[in-house]
Amino acid sequence: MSKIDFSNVDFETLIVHAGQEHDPAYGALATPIYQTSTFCFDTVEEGAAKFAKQIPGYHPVYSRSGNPTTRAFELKCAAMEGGEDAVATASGMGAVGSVMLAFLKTGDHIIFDDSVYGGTNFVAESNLPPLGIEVSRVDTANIEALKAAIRPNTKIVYFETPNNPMIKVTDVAAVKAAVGPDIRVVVDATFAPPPIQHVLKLGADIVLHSITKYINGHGDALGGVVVGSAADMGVIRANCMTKINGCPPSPFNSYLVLRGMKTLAVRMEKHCANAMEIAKYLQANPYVKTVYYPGLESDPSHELACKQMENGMFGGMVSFELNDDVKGLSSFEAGKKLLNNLTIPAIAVSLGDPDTLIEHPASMTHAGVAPEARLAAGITDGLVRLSVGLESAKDLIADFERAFAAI
Ligand code: LCS
Repeated sequence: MSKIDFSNVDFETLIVHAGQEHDPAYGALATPIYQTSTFCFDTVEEGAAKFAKQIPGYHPVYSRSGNPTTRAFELKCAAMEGGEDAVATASGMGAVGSVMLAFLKTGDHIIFDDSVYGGTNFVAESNLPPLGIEVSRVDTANIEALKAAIRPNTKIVYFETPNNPMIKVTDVAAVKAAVGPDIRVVVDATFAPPPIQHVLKLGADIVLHSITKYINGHGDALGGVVVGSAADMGVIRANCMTKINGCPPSPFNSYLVLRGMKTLAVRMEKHCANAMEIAKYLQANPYVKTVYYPGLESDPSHELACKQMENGMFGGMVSFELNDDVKGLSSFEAGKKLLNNLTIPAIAVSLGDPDTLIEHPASMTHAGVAPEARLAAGITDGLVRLSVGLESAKDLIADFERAFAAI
């Protein structure tokens, strides 16, 4: 058992140590990769007792239902969020789907924010309705609109904060106050993991992440996690993640995530500082019409973000739109040239990597969203999304200067 009192340490200490015990076999400091599908029993009686959970302690029987490397990853995530327990999944979509299947049945109603990641949008628009699940879309930042959308059969309110790709902040505490105790507030906090915000403490019932992004942080593994009460996590694990979804991460990916999480605090500080510099640079750029970044005083989310996001950190994601006429080009055409001219940012979807990534939501991450719905949520054809990496902000800004000049 760790000797550290985690209730009494700063986030930097917690994220390095929580969830990881020295390995019981040899005392290894780093959690070993238990690359095994199954676990052996000395006797039938021992196997039966482990299946029946009659032996105290953690006793995995088969890696779909539990693996020590993945368990360490789950416990670190639970500690990171201040939740009772966590369930790890093979991807962020595995986390989204497991929550849906755990808590929705035919005849239920779910409210989704009007702008979520394209894959989650597909779940809302195409996966759930054929199951007889009613879906409404509202701007969850508009609490009055949210209240008006609640029905007697509403079971979940689901949103991302900040959201993909508009970087809009939704007031978690206000949403929970508006929906009451019987409707689960599920928050996808992928765009701003701890230490930037702790949404369970703000009133969310469940928080989930695409671990693929900042939490693993190295662009080399897919993963997801759901964190919340022990009771809710029990339902997700027993009924969905290990059954109809069957989507645990591989032990090797769990090891990569554990390794990545050790540096989460320092990485997020640098992502946020770089993003703030670049957002300010873009805001002052004559070719840029609008910058979406909650750290900017001009951003409509700024006041709420200062309250809800911690330590003056606003995340590493910045979206922006070019002017309608850039050197005689439309914002869309100019945007394409800008992306092609850049040398440091990679043109790629995903986010949260050490490498700066830049993409065009209308043709990439949100291409599957109906054009009217895209526009209603602010995702114009000229919108560009930037995941600011860990390079030098000075070098990135110089690269943007060159790329704008060459349009
Ligand atoms: N939630 C959010 C907010 C996301 O941005 C993504 C993926 C997911 C869930 C799903 O996670 P995954 O299954 O990919 O681990 N977002 C992506 C994006 O913006 N570009 O590529 C993937």
